[in-house]
Amino acid sequence: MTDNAPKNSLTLLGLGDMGTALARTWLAAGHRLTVWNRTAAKAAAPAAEGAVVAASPAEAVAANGLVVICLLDDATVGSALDGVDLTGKDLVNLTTGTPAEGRARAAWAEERGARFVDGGIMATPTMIGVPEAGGYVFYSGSRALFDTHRATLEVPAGARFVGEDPGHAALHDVALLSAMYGMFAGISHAYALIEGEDIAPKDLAPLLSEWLGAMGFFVGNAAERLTSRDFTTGVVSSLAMQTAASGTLLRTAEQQGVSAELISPYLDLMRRRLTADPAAHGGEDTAGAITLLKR
Ligand code: FVH
Repeated sequence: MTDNAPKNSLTLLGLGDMGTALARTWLAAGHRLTVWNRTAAKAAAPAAEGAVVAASPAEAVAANGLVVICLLDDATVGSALDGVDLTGKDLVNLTTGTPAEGRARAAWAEERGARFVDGGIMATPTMIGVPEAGGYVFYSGSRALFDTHRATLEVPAGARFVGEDPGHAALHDVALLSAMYGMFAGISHAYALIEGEDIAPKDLAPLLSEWLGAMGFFVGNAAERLTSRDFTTGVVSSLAMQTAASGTLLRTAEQQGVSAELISPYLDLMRRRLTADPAAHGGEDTAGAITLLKR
């Protein structure tokens, strides 16, 4: 950071739901904050809490060495900062993007004389500034930037640095979100199965939570097997057994009048792994099927 601004002084570009939550926590923690948002009216609340409102991205960036960006998407970041002097600035981009966008944006920042860290927010706006909610942000890119501003970055949510590859924050973010959607798919299918039956969703809910918690062992189990490439030792529920049983899941969906579209892809993957070589893969853990996904 090349400016003489105090260490707890920063700029925030973007006052959507997330940006507004971030602004509130930095202001509450006593940080001096300059904000900019395309729709100026959204700056009224942070201004009332002490933020300085800049009239343009250029004015906002000029105000501080540390510039946090929380805009809609990567294209918006490029357009908002087009032509803005970033020399000597420390950019922290909390806008959701792909790993490739993170890497390209890091190169773009470096060409403009700025240090860069990309971030992936693992929290909703209501979790920001609420430590007990467990939200955090993945960061990757310049370690020096991260170390310089760590205390400031830890104000809204936990800060986890995942390496100097600027694409890795987004990759961690997307990996976790993808797993979440897989889980949502399974939960949605389970509730659809009981609809119209004399089973209340609220009665199934604790059973589902408990079961998903117990099945959480698969996270570590799969990691170990992918590392060792040993998919057979100590298997208790073999791929052959699970593939045979999957017919029951599909027939039950049919009988309940429920589309199997959310669970079929995973059952198909298991079947594909098994049929490729039943003798070799029948005794495997389902983690072996992960190897089919990489194109
Ligand atoms: N909200 C959430 O739950 C998730 C949690 C995980 C991380 N995401 C990502 O955070 C980024 C910002 O999300 P947000 O919730 O603040 O999103 P919005 O409320 O929709 O605000 C969008 C901001 O972007 C500005 N903006 C949009 N288009 C433009 C443009 N062409 N030029 C300049 N600014 C633009 C918008 O401005 P305005 O509409 O108020 O004028 C907002 O400041 C995002 O990457 C999430 O994926 C949030």
